[in-house]
Amino acid sequence: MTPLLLDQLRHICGPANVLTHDAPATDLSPWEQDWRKRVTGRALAVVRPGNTAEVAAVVKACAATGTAIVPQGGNTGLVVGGVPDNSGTQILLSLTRMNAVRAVDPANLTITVEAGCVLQNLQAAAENAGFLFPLSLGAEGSCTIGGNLGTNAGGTQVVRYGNTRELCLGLEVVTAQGDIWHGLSGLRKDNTGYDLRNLMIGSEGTLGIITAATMKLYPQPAAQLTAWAAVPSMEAAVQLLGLAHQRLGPGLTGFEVMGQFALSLVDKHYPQLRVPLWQDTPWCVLLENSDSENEQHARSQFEGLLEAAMDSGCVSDAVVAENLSQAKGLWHIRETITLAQAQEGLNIKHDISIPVSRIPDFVAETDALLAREVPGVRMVDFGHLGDGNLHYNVQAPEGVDGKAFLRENEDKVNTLVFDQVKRFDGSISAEHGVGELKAGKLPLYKDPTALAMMRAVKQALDPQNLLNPGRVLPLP
Ligand code: FAD
Ligand code: 2HG
Ligand code: ZN
Repeated sequence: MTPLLLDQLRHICGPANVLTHDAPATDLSPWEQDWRKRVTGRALAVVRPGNTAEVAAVVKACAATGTAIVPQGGNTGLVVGGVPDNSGTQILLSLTRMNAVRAVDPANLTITVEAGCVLQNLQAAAENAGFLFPLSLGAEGSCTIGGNLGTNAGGTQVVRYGNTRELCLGLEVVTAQGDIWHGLSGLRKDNTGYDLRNLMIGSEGTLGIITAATMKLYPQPAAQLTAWAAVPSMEAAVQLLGLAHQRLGPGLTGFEVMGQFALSLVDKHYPQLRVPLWQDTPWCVLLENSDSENEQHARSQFEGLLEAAMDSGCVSDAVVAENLSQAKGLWHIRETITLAQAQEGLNIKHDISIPVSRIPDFVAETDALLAREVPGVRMVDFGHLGDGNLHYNVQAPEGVDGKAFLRENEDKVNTLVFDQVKRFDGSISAEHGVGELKAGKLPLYKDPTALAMMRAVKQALDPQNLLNPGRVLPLP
């Protein structure tokens, strides 16, 4: 059966686009190992279709043989969702050859791209057409729009533009049966029944394979300013967020918080980046003001905000970037925290959301709990405070090996943190998804009726459980 399937796949996609372990000098690890190097799977083959018809034919061939398929874009996911298991029986379906920009519709303010289009290339195509595509995240140089949709990625502009879901108007999807759903309408209004687009978004490759998407475009701001502020406490950071909403309104396009230890890791591993103001304050905030008038207007608004914040004591010091290159430098420091953590060693990631108003209490209580239960841990705490989304990551005590620390403590620490998240009415995955890493935890923290509906949807759309089995919903 297997050689026959591989022959069929070679016939569909071309022999060069079906990679297997038995070919000499073939290294499949870029597709088989996850970004954090937490797991390495083994695929039956890495299959790289070049168009939607090929994807549909691949799925039909796999469905006929009961072969599981794991869709993959840029493989930057952080929850072990886009790599094969180690059975050697799954097809890793890489969408990266399907990377074309199909159309820009300036009057409709939309762009239609294939799933494997790298986010940075999508941003550039929008810019070349005179528009803004606002989705922005540290992995944008390698993640793809298909993966962003698959995980409903968030990033640093959500406070103004929403998650990937809010940016999407239409999808083209190959179903688990190998049929093609042509849903690239680009309509802003369509109440003709169940919202299949939103069902697919965030389904992490378990309900269908996204092959193309129609995404929203926005006008470019006339001016954009970035500030870096030292704040004396998490309460002060939340107070500053309130002030920023009040004074900047829709101009507030970014609001990130960064704890001192997180910034110390950037300083330690990337000293050339020159992190400002971090040594004398527990928290720093990065804010962005996008203005539709002009730079002078943006600057006076921003300075007014920072003056008011200093008067009220919620900011102790601040710098405003003088120009675009300084602003980019500040954002680069923020985006480097993930890499700096990886340099320090493996840690226990928690990508959580809590109502913004309750974050200060959550952090104070949970920090104290962890310090009591797992003495010496170091908190890498940062994230998208404007969205109530913290990356509340737990690093091994100084000098302790990350892998050994995870082996002994991961489950205990997850339970401590997720129980706290539940107590604070939060979510155990704000933006990275569930993948395999959190699939086992979902039944413990998700509303049981919601979980039952999710199982029913999966059963209806993928009754053979061929699409990314064991991800999002644990295997039975
Ligand atoms: P992959 O990793 O390849 O896949 C992710 C999931 O989507 C898998 O379950 C996969 O099966 C599924 N999938 C992929 N393509 C398709 C498709 N065409 N159809 C159906 N399913 C598909 N995430 C955030 O939300 N916000 C951040 O700020 C952020 N920052 C990051 C910074 C760094 C340095 C890194 C490494 C990751 C970051 N991430 C962030 C996590 C990650 O979710 C995003 O990078 C991105 O959304 C994943 O895209 P990808 O193309 O790499 O997807
Ligand atoms: C970010 O916001 C990403 O930089 C990664 O979501 C978070 O490293 C992390 O935990
Ligand atoms: Zn994030």
